[in-house]
Amino acid sequence: MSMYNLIDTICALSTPPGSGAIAVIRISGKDAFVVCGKLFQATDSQFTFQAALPYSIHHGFILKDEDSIDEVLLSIFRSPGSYTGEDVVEISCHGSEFIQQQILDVLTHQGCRLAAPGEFTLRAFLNGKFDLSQAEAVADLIASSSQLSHDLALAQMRGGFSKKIRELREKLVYFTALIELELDFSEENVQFASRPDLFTLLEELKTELTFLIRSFSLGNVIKKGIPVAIIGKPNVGKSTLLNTLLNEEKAIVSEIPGTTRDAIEDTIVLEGYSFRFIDTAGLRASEDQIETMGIDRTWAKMEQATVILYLFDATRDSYRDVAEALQEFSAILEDPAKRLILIGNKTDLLSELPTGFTDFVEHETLFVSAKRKENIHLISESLLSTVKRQGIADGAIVSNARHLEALQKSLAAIENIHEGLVNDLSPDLITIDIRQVLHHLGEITGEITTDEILGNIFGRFCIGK
Ligand SMILES: Nc1nc2c(ncn2[C@@H]2O[C@H](COP(=O)(O)OP(=O)(O)OP(=O)(O)O)[C@@H](O)[C@H]2O)c(=O)[nH]1
Ligand SMILES: [Mg+2]
Repeated sequence: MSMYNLIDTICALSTPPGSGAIAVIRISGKDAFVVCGKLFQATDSQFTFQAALPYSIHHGFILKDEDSIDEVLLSIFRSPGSYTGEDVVEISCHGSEFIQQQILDVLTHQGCRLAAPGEFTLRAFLNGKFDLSQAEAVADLIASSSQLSHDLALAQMRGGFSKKIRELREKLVYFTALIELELDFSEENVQFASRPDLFTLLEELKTELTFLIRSFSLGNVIKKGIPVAIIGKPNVGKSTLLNTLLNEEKAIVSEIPGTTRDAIEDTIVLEGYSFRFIDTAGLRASEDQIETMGIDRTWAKMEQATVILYLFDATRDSYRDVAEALQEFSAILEDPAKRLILIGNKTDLLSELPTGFTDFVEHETLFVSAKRKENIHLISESLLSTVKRQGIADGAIVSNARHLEALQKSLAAIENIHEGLVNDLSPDLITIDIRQVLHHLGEITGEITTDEILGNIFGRFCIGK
């Protein structure tokens, strides 16, 4: 049986499984009121589902074969003013697993079907409550673990990103119509669609799509945490710093240079922003094969990182040593999106802070003791100031791999249209590429859907959502 029918009335536990103070069971579908009428006995003898006002709450009992299972509160939502767009009843019962199960049993006995994962949200989508990218944002919102990923999901759910896509798609639909008209008059060789205007639109599409595709790296960073690579020579205290930042003995620390061989990562949330710290193998020329592989990884992590913490030993390294070391990866630092913070470690062994480091005008230099956990707040503050500067503009950030793929395919097809126009290709060939673009853009907003895409998206939800 297909999940994509609106015939059945469905029910599920919408609060987390297990016992709690209360639990909420949600029922949605055209028979929601009829089914609930058979098992709900209201305290108010005047109560009927027919007369009940939308958004009203009613006290009463759930019955099973005349016996009361639980004392409940029942909330009523009338189509279309509900989450799914259908008639919805929410039963707030006491949170024991036994009660939850009993109520679901009575509901299925009365003809409800247990909902599949995400089926409530799927119905909301099928009933036009919101588009596909907004539905996906609901899943992200539930899963979001930091302030920034929460903001991003909320912005997407409100439609900032899909609105832009829909506008562009509509303009293109208009052109397709004109070009297809040309096909009907192909004998006369007329052009209804202004070629200069089409070129302009294509340029606009290219710019917008490229912008959205680029935003993916930022969106992804927000979801997974901002990558912060801890780099430096062996034995300067990188692993000690990671452990201190995470407040956990995650990485092995020893006085032997070359202790860390593989990149070690973990995420922490600071003031709602999530950071992914990466401890790396110390940079040096090594004969050891495994250490060399670790060092190669360090370079790769440095490429991927948004922030690089370059750690040095403040008791040993002079300003000149550090400046020389930075030369080695100056190419990586040219990326304007990357930020470098210099950190002098082991200040506990010094009677006073070294001078001379103020010469790094473009890079901040902080002094800490990773082992004694001194001045670590300077690092957190500096990281927070970096992200707060970025912010999220208007929600036009792509954070979903499915959207990225559709955007990339659209962009490739646009390049084809462009080339076709330049080479004066016949309209019927050009429309094939235009249709491709319309198809891929439509996949994002849900104007074009296949069962496979829907199954993929809604399968990510938990049951009851
Ligand atoms: N006194 C002092 N010692 C420190 C400090 N931080 C690290 N150490 C010591 O320095 C040595 C090396 O520390 P690690 O954290 O293993 O250094 P690393 O940079 O990860 O070294 P590799 O993994 O070999 O590249 C250990 O003996 C640490 O205890 C510090 O702030 N003060
Ligand atoms: Mg280490």
